[in-house]
Amino acid sequence: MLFLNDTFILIRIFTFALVFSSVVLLQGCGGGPAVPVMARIDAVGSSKAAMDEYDLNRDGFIDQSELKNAPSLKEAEKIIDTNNDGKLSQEEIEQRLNKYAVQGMALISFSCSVAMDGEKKTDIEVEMVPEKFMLDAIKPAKGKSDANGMVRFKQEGQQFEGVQPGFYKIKVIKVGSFTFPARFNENTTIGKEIALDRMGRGGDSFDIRVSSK
Ligand SMILES: [Ca+2]
Ligand SMILES: [Ca+2]
Repeated sequence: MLFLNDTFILIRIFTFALVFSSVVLLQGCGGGPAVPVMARIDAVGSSKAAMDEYDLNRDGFIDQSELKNAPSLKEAEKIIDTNNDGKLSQEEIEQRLNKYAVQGMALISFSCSVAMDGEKKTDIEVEMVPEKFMLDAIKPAKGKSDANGMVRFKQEGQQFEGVQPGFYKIKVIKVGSFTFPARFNENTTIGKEIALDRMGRGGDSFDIRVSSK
């Protein structure tokens, strides 16, 4: 293997359909934390911003080579590309972003398991950073791995665990005093779409291997 002597981080990310409903939260927290509200996503503005950022040759499509720069769109490519032409148009992205409001979930439970050198490790810090084209409609989410290597994410400003629907870059920041190289955080190639119809049935899991040098 190419990276035989390198440190490997195995990130297994999977999601499940434990979602928060406003009704449950209202029942559970009289006078307590604010109920999460749906993010106000500007689907037209965000889809335009996505094209500005990733349609590098300005032909009106984010094609396969351009998707390499856009991991979160690539991760959701199959569900965004409704006409199955292998590339994403602004309209397709806009339609996808509009789905979140229809699905009606303010926060969706999302967790991943992180293994370093093939082993579970506690306190690996992982961040989900919204794509620029989300135009600040959603906030970053953070988590740390527990003794089982599981990371559960909590969004900034939220009292409850969960992540707002949208497109994120996933950054592996550090563990203890060890900071991971830039390609796992500043230049990450890991991306994830959070959406209700991506959750559950084991259909939304993936493994990622990266080396630390
Ligand atoms: Ca293009
Ligand atoms: Ca398409």
